[in-house]
Amino acid sequence: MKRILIVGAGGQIGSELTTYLRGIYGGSNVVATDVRECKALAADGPFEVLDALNATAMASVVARHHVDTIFNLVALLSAVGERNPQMAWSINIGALMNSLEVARQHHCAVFTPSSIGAFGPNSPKVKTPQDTIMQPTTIYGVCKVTGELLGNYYAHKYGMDTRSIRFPGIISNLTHPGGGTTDYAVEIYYEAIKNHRYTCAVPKDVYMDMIYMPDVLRACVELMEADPTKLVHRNSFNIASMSFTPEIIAAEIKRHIPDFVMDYDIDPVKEEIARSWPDSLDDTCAREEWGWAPQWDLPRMTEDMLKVLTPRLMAEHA
Ligand code: AKB
Repeated sequence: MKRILIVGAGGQIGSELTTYLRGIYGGSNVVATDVRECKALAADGPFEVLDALNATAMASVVARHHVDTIFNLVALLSAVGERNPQMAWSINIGALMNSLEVARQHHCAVFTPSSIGAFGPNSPKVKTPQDTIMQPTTIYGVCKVTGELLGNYYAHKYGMDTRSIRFPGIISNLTHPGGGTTDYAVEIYYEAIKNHRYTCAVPKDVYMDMIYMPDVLRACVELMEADPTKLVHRNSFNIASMSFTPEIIAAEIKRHIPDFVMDYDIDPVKEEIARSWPDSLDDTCAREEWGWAPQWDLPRMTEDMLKVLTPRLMAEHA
């Protein structure tokens, strides 16, 4: 049975991954931590306030709870990172370095997410391969590439078990992203239900890979449970499940909400970032090395998002 520490558990992935992992490994075996108090995460397992930039405090949590696996989920996302690149670097890399160092000293495995943002305008745009040019033009991407290299370095130098996934834009019906370029693909569902209208900050023709949260949660566990002898790669795996433009997701929503209208107010920062990222990723290596297979596509996800969100948002507005 794993003893897991989640660093940055209050964020988009962490809030749902904590519950998911507790369901698999038992509540007391998954220690959630975040820089802020988070009552929901304390309901079914241990929670501690932890500043991921404080390595001593992190080491103390790891020792006290006999942790053997660290999920480092701390990150400022792409759009917000461009507003303060220095802060993005110090938080994203600071938290990762502390997780790797504490893991080295306490013999833990480490999972940390990378992103489609690790690629840049010089990478092949369609079906971007697993191993290819990575020259991101955002600080977020620079941090992700650095993180991938650090993960591989710690595996090579110290024999550590480090693993990672390059996540597409994540869509969830529970948690909001906050500060990403792909956030529009979450916001659109909320606004379509509440107002039948959405103003999109990303141009209508830009393709980006996206993924539904249930596939994200399953991917994290499947990779961390994968037979290490089968892993040719470690940091980080391309995964893919759907790729669409704002125009395509709007059309899909319109099938359910016929009077839904989308207009555009383009954010130049988001446009530049979105255009620099791949249209779609090639996830052959993840499929071959640890059996990755997505279960959600755009039509099924849209049906599910609307089914779950509509009664909740209606009740909130009643
Ligand atoms: C972002 O838009 O910054 C993130 C990502 C794709 O990594 N959702």
